[in-house]
Amino acid sequence: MPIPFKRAIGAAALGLACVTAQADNPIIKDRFSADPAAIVHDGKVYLYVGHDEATVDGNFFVLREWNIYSSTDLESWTLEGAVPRTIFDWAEHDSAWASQAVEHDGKFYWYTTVRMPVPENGEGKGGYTTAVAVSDNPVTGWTDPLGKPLVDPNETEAAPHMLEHDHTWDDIDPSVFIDDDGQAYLYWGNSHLYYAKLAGDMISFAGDIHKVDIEGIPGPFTEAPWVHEKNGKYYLTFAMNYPEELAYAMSDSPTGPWVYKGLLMDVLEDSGTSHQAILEFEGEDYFIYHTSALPTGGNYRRSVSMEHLRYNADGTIKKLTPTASGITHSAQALQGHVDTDEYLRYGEGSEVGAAELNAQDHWQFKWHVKPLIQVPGKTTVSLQPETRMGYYVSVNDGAASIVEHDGRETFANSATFEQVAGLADADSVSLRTLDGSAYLILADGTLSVASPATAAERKAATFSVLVAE
Ligand code: FUB
Repeated sequence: MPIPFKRAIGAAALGLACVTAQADNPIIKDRFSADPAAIVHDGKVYLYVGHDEATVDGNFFVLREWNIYSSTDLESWTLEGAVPRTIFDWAEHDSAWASQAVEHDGKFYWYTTVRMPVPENGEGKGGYTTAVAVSDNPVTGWTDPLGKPLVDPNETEAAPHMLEHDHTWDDIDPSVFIDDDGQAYLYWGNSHLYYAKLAGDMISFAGDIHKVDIEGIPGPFTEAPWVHEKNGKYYLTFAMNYPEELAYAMSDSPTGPWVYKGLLMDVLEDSGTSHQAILEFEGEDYFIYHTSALPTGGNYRRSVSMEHLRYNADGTIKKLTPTASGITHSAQALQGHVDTDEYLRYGEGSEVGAAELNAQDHWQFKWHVKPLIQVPGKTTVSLQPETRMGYYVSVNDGAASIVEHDGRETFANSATFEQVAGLADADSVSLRTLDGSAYLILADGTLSVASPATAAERKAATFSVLVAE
């Protein structure tokens, strides 16, 4: 396996190239967002997300509304509108959970999760279930044509662990798919996976609800089904286990049988869910999901992110790694000058040091470079481990470590460095703390912070930059 880095050329050779575009992760930066789904309409991508509003110490989902963003370039995202859960006036709680919209015959149909109360007559259960809204427009004018759920939670047989509750949640996370012959299908589920054919009106079923088994699945199906088709093959992506891994199955038909094919994404560092969606836009395939990447993020404060999706020649999908640079693919590596075999390396905890570059754990050498703070007249950078979104190299009490951004300005200060010409080589770089008192020093496998006095220390404070291929 070749080492996936090359020496930077041109302007980047003189320093770390900072990402200024907004296409890095998370793509939604103005607020928390979860459970993405996207469509393309008139050359624009519309992204439907739930708006996570739980407090930092909250211990459950709080989603009062869905937000709809648009983009023509996948770089800048515009908040087009917010749709309150209360468009379904029979539903209850802050239950604007996962959804997916689709365009069909000039109208838009939006299948959403909301919670239905326990029936007033006490017969049967309430539950998080699937509803449908209709509009002539991808953003505004959504109405509830049924005045009740599309799936009554009492129509399906809940998973055994839900039965002790007065409400169930096996009917969540609808995914709609329209085949080339015009037939629409709805898939949904938690613990159990269901599908049904949609009738021509798109707001009722044209047949029975089927329970689906995935052949060869190595763990429990959890939730978040999403069906798409590519080159005549049908793909069912979904969350498995908890905390969730994302996995997929394939079939020759939208009705199955579905055969398990493998993992798409491992469990995330700080979010038990990651809810994926697939988008094809201008000939490229994208994988959209959520993480806890924004400062103070977590299980109930999530952030929508995006990667390129790649297929193998046989139609299987390449496993994805969540990255901070996302679709910009702009990660960089920093090479030491004392020992030029040493590169800045992060691990799973707070430690940051240096090691010989190797292809097997190449991710540990990749850094997403973007300043948390900009200072007029200075070039500033912050170093985010490429596969640990929301974590940064931070200097505290004279030591450098990898720390999660806590949303405070003091943190941003501790994790922002001024980039200056290399102290030992003007074609390389040195990174100085914002107060100008010390530099990052890389020597003997260790990253430290000091004010270089000798020629050897100035060399240790100098880095060359490589870009990831
Ligand atoms: O956002 C609430 C729930 O969390 C969704 O419905 C699930 O897919 C999980 O992401």
